[in-house]
Amino acid sequence: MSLSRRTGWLVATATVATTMVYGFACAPANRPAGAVGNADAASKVYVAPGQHDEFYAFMSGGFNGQIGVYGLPSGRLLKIIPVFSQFPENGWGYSEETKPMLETTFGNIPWDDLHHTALSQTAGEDDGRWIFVNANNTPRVARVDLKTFEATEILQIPNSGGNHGSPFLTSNTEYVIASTRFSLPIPQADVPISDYKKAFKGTISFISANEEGKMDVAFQLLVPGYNYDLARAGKGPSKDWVFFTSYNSEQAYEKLEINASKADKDFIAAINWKNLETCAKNGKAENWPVDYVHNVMDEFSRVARSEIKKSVKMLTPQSCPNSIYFLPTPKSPHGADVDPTGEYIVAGGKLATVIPVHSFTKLQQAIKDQAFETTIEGIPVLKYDAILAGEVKDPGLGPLHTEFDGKGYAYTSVFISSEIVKWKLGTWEVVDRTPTYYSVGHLMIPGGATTKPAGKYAVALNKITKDRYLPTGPELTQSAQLYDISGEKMKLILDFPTTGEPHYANAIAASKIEKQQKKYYSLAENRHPQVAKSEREAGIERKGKVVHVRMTAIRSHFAPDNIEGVQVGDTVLFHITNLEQDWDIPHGFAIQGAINSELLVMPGETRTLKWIPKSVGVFPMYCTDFCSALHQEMSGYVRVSPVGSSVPLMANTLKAKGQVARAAQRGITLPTPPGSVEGHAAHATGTPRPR
Ligand code: RUQ
Ligand code: CUA
Repeated sequence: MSLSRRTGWLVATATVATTMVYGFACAPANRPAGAVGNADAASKVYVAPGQHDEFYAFMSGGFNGQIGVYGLPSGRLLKIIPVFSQFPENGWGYSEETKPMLETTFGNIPWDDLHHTALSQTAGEDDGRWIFVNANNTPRVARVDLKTFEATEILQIPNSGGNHGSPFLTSNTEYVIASTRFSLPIPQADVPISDYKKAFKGTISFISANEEGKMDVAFQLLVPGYNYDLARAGKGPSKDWVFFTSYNSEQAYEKLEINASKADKDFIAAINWKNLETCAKNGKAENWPVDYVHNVMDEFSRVARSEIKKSVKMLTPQSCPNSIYFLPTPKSPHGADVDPTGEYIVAGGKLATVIPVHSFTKLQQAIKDQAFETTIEGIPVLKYDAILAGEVKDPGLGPLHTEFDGKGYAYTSVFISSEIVKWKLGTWEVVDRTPTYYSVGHLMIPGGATTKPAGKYAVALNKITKDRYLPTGPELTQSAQLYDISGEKMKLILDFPTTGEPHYANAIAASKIEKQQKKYYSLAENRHPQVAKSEREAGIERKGKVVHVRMTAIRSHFAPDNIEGVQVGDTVLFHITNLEQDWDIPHGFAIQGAINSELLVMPGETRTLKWIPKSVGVFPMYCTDFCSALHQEMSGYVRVSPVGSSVPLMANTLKAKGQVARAAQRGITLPTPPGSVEGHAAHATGTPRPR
């Protein structure tokens, strides 16, 4: 990193915030290119055709509201998992079954900002069951099942304004822990913003997470009106604790850039969640009324349902003493990371000139000795010197997040000076530093948040790529960069674009989840209320202005594939059941003029598309997934007649064909709708159509 830029920084500290902003602009254009192109690097990331990657990496997509799944070390994009945002590629949030997943007390929200991922853990190690992610804007957390790579549960978080510091897991996935970024009037109220200091509070939420379908806010802790940020739960000796950074201890509510950057130190909030749990169990919490929504995808019907919850258990530092302490920490800290032994708590002070490391042993001693500087709203503030393990000097400009390799080293991402700084736990000396291209935010080492990191790779998640790739109009891609950290020196070995803006990411050994993949949903177990488990069960039914079409899909046709008797303004619900019972045979479904996306129906499941025809005519529908050689033949028509038309409702199902055939045997001709060209029976008996 260039010396002149560092001097420039020191000179410019008067307007620290401005430097933060322009830090982007002076990203090092004149730096050696950091070219990856040698054969040695190539061989390290080359995964031969037909071979599998060693790790799955789950990367947050930021403002796309999704998770990108990549293979490491190849950097190959395997899948996008939509969570908080509608996704036309597979109908997430467009199909009637998935729409409830996006329900909130603000209505059905088609988007959010997803920043952090957290793999479920057992005894401090990744266990491959789930990955949890946060929605920043309208506070929510989601559970994604790692057998299906689908979000199965979303819980809104009440009493929260900006769910950024979230989700963080305790070492047995007892709780998903989340903070509010913005303090608010709690409960919400119409108050002047200038009442911030007296009326605004923060909350930390503890969400029970170990049982599928049962996420709930177990209790919340009311905290002073600061901004809360990232956290880690402890491990080993510190496993009953969680450590949250906070900033804006100035309690500014305007021009935060300046007004929240005044104090030399803000705090890490050290919270004993076990204590809080006991307090909540012993009736120390008050029930605070507040509405929030819980959405669950039912495993067997594959239909999501929403329920509204009505209150939370609220604890305060006073009602549950000895549960929260403030650790003074320089300056506007962002990341708080706990090393694999559980002893060290590392803070990334966005504006700090050192990386402070607190000691859990010292913290406990300081609490015993009551080494308090002061008390804020019932929260003891410990003395900095009494808890400090050490400071990493010369950490670069704007240290943010730290990960660990399990071999005694820590790696800190440094935003303004665009680098990764490697340092030694215990001696605090910097042993290596390497540039990133550019403006690295988070850093990820597979297992880096656990007691057993796989210290082989580190991934830098970069905000800016400038000149690194082919340009793509006004917005250039973000990127991930892969470093080999197995040796003494970090080596950049791969550079690949990501979808959306990556914030945090996790990676897990492929061997932990590869074998558990669900291949298809069992048709026999399908409990969807409108399932058709065979073509014989397909059918059509009118209930007032609503028409239900139970349709099946199998290579290479829909049944029924001709529908008549629908009228303008009807709500037509196409319930498509994919009859396939084989891996990777989805069928798609789309109809002209639908204002929802397509459906992509997995084998054995039922998905519903809502369509409200606006004009008369005959409209084609077709399969959108190239499923077989005769995929192009997988199509059909819906005839739409005027309101009040006498065209009878009909679908050319097997049942309909059976009726016509039986009627014919008895010498009865079923009525032919007026205005029908070929006549109804001709359709229904399946007379070959001219092509
Ligand atoms: S944040 S770049 Cu949203 Cu995790 Cu630190
Ligand atoms: Cu089914 Cu194409």
